[in-house]
Amino acid sequence: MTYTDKDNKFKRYCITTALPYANGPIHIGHMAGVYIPADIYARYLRMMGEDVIFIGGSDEHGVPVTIRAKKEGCTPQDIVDRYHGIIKKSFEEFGTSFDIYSRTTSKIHEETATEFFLKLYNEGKFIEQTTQQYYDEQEQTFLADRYITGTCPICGNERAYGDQCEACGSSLNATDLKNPKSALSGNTPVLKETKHWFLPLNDYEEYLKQWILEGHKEWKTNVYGQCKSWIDNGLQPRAVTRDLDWGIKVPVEGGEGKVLYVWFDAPIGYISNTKEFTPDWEKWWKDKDTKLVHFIGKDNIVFHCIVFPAMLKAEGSYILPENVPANEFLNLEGDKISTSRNWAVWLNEYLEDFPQKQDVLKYVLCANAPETKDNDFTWKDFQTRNNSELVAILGNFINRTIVLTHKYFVGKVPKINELNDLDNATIAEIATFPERIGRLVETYKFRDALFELMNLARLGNKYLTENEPWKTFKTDVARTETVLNISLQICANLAILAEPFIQFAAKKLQNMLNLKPMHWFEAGKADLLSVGQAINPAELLFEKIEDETIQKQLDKLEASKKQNAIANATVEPQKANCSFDDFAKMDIRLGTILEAEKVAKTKKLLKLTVDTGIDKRTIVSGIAEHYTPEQVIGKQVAVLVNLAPKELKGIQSQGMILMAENADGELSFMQPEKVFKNGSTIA
Ligand code: B3M
Ligand code: ZN
Repeated sequence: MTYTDKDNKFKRYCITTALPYANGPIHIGHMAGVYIPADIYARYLRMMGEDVIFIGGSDEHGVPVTIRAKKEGCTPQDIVDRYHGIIKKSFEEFGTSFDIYSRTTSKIHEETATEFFLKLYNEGKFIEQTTQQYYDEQEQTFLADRYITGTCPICGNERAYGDQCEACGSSLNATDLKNPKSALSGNTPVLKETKHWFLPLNDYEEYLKQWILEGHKEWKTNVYGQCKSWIDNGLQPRAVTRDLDWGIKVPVEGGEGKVLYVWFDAPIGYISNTKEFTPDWEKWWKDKDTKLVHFIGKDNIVFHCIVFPAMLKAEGSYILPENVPANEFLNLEGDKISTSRNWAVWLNEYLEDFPQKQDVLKYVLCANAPETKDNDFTWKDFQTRNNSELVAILGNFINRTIVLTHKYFVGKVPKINELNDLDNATIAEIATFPERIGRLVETYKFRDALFELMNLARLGNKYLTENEPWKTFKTDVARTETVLNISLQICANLAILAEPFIQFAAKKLQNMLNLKPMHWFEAGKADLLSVGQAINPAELLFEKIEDETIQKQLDKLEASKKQNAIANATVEPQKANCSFDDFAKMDIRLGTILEAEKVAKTKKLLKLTVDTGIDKRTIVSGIAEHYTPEQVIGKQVAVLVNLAPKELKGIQSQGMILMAENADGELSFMQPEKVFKNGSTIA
C-alpha cells in the first residue's frame, strides 16, 4: 500500500528506464532525466514494502551505433561491447539499483523480439507497403535518414540530416532535403523502391485517444500535451522494419537484408530483460495488478505513449503503462548537451574525477532536475549545492548532533525529560515528513520531495540553534538530554528518509547511529533510537568542494569547446588554379627576425628587421595584434623575398612574412621543422 494507492490497487511495480544507445558513455543529461528519478522511485517503493522490478539495459541496434562504428573504423558489435561495458559499470559504481541491466544483442532479446514481430505478422496486424527510399549506388545500400545530409528546406542549414535539422530543430523527411548527399560516399543518392512492414497506428487512434486523453489526464502536462498533439494531428502507419544490416533480422519472406526498426525492438527489450531476470516474468507484464511505469526523456514520448502501447495492444496480452513521467532536457553551462560535440559531463569521468561522490551528483541532478522545463547544469551550482546544502545544512546538523552526544553523554542516546512546546511542535512536525515526501515521490515530483527532505535537516538545525545545548549543558543537563535526544531522532529519520535520494550517505548515517534498515512507514517517529543506545563517532558525510576542483572541470569543458571549434571551422574554398610557372616566380626563403618594433600610430603593423640570408632588410608586417615585438625576435620564419617593395606608413617594406590563418583569424608563423641556414629556399 502506498499513500496514493490506499486501496492497494497495484500489487507490484514494473519500472523501466529508457535503454541508452550503446554508442557512447552516458552523461548527466541521461541521469537527471531518467535514471536518477527512476532509481529514487524504485528505492522508495522497496522501502514501502512494495514488490518492485527495476529494469535497464543498453539499446545496441539502430543507426547511431552503425554511424559510430563507421567513424571509428570498427564493427557495430565492437562498439556496443565497448559502450555497454562502460555504461553498465558506471551505473554499478553510481549505485543505480537496477534488478537487471542487460542488452538488446542478447539471445533472449532476439528471440523475444522475433516472436513478437511474428505474432503480429501472423495475425495480420501489419500492412506491407512499397515506398521510395534513398539508395547509395556506389555503396549498394539503402540509406537510413541519418546517413543523408543536405540543405534544410526550412532554415537553409547545409548540414541538416535526413530526419532532423539540428540548426532549427525541425524534424524532416529525407526527401525534403535540398541537394541530398550520402554520408557514406558523398554521392547524390537515388530513389529506389523497397518494401516494408508498417504498424497502422491509425487503427489504434480511437483507442489511444480514450486511453490517454480521457483515461490519463493525470499524466505530466508535457507528456499529455505531446500525446494530444500527435493524436489530434492524426496517426499514420509507421514502418517497423528498415533496410539495414545491423539489427534483428526480419523473420519473414521478403525480409532479406532488412532488420526490425530499432524503435520496434528496443522497447521489447524491457520485456526480454524481465524474462532474463526471472522465469516468472509474465506477472510483471501481463497482470493488471502490476503498475508499469516508463521513465524516459521527452524525445522518447511518442514511442512510449503511442507506438509501444499500440504494439502491446496489437499483441493483445500485455498491460499498458500507468504512467510515463518523461522529463525535459538538461543543458550544460547554457548549451545543449551533445555526444558528438563532446559537450557533456560523462558519468564514467565524473566517477573518476569525484571518487565517493555519487550522492553529490545524484543530489544536484535531482534538486535541479528538468521536471517541467529544460534546466541548466553548471559546475558553480554543483559546488554551491554541495557546500551550502549538503555540507552546511545536512552534514552540519548531523555532525553537530553526534559530536555533542559524544562530548556530553559518552556517545549514548540521552533520555527525554520534560517536553516544552517547542519540543512538542518539533516532534509533531517530524511526523509529517514521511507522508509528505512519499506523496511527492509517488507523483513523480522528485525535486520537491528532495527539498522536503532537506527541510527536515533545516528543522533539525533550527531546533539545535534555538535550544543551544552547548550552553544549557552547564546549567541544565536535563534540558540538554532532551534536546539531544530529539536531535538524534531527527538524524535517525533523516537516515531512513534520505535512502532513496542519497543512499551512500544514508547508509553511513545508519551505521553511525547503529540503526538497522527500516521500512518507510517506521519513519516519522521520535523514538527510533532508544535511550542508552550507543552510537558511533561522527564521520564526515560530505566535504566542501574547493574552487580549484570546479575550475578543473570548467577547463575541461573549455578544452572541448576549443576542440569543436577547430573541428567545425569552415575552410576557405580553394582558389582558381595557378600554373607551375606562376608559382615558380615566387622566391620564398627562410629568414630570421632580428629586430621588431611597433609602427607608431597603427594597431596592426610591426616593423621587422629580417636576416634573409641574402641581406638584412626591413619588412612591415600586419601581425601586431597577434604578437608583441618581444615574441617575434629570434624566430626563423618563411619570407617571400621578391614581393615588389611597397611603402607602408612611410616605411619601405621589402617582402612579406608568410603566416597561417585559421577561421577565427588567428595567425601562426610558418617555421621549418629543422633549423636551416637563413636564405634556404622554400618550394
Ligand atoms: N535508445 C533513444 C535514446 O537513447 C533510445 C531509447 C530506447 S527506449 C526503449 O534516447
Ligand atoms: Zn533547419
